[in-house]
Amino acid sequence: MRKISELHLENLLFTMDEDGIAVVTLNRPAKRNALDAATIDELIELFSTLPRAGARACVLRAEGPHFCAGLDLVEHWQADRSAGDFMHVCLRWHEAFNKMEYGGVPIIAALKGAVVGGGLELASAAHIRVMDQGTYFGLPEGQRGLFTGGGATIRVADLIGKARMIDMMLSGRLYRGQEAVDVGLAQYRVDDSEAKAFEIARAAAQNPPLSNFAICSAISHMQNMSALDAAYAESVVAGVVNTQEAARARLEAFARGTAARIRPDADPAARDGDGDGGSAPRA
Ligand code: 1HE
Repeated sequence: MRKISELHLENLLFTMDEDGIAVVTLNRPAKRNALDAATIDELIELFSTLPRAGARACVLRAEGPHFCAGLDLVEHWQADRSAGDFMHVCLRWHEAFNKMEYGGVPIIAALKGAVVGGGLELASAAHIRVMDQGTYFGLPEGQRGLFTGGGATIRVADLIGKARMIDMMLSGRLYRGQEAVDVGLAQYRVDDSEAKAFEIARAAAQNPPLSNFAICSAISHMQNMSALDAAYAESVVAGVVNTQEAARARLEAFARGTAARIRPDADPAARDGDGDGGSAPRA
């Protein structure tokens, strides 16, 4: 496995600061960050490497006015793929997005403009979605004579339910504004989605990495299990995480009364980005 610094990236940009806050940037703005095969290859390489590169949280952002225009339609048209070829394309997309969802590093997507088709599939593989006032969500596959192939039937249906997803695909309905938050496409709506995404990433990075690993992989795995197996797996994960050395000092601080209490005035959503698009008063 290559080191992250050795990856050859053309359609993505990668940086990481000394606090382990990684930034992955979709960098094909002239093509509205449409996902061609090369970009999917880069996503696989990057998100395969990220969990071992010391990243404590990751902001997924985009260059240009749009987050992502989905499948590169021009490449797909020019390649004139066979059914078998496109099945393999989709398997690569699944590999990329599974690396993200199950990799154990919190990924916060900073959304803007179009988040459509495969762009919504990409965003739904992040752990938290932050939209700005101009963000809109769509699944125009039906209008293009296509079908989702990057996991929307699982992740987007999971976020908004199958009835809304079918409506989006049949009618071309777009979601934006407060309604997009209300149906579950984004958890935060703010004026500056990148600033909010960084704020969330920095907060998440304060948690012990093993806790974040469990939060950002075990929950997804457990959703795939029977309730009985999930409960068993949860007890195993909790056995490992809840006895970690990194928790001892935090537990001791609580026991001695010096640790922060969980009160409404410490809620990040109460400061901004609580879904109402404005800066809510502190509780
Ligand atoms: C693209 C793509 C693309 C832009 N593939 N090249 N996705 C869609 O159906 C969305 C298609 N895109 C759009 O509707 C619009 O481009 C946007 C609303 C996102 C942006 O509009 P705008 O006016 O800012 O840009 P534009 O002029 O439409 O496009 C600028 C360039 O980006 C142009 O290339 P140019 O060489 O002519 O300058 C466009 O061709 C290019 N471009 N979007 C390729 N998607 C695993 S299955 C998933 C199936 C799907 O994702 S279906 C949804 C596809």
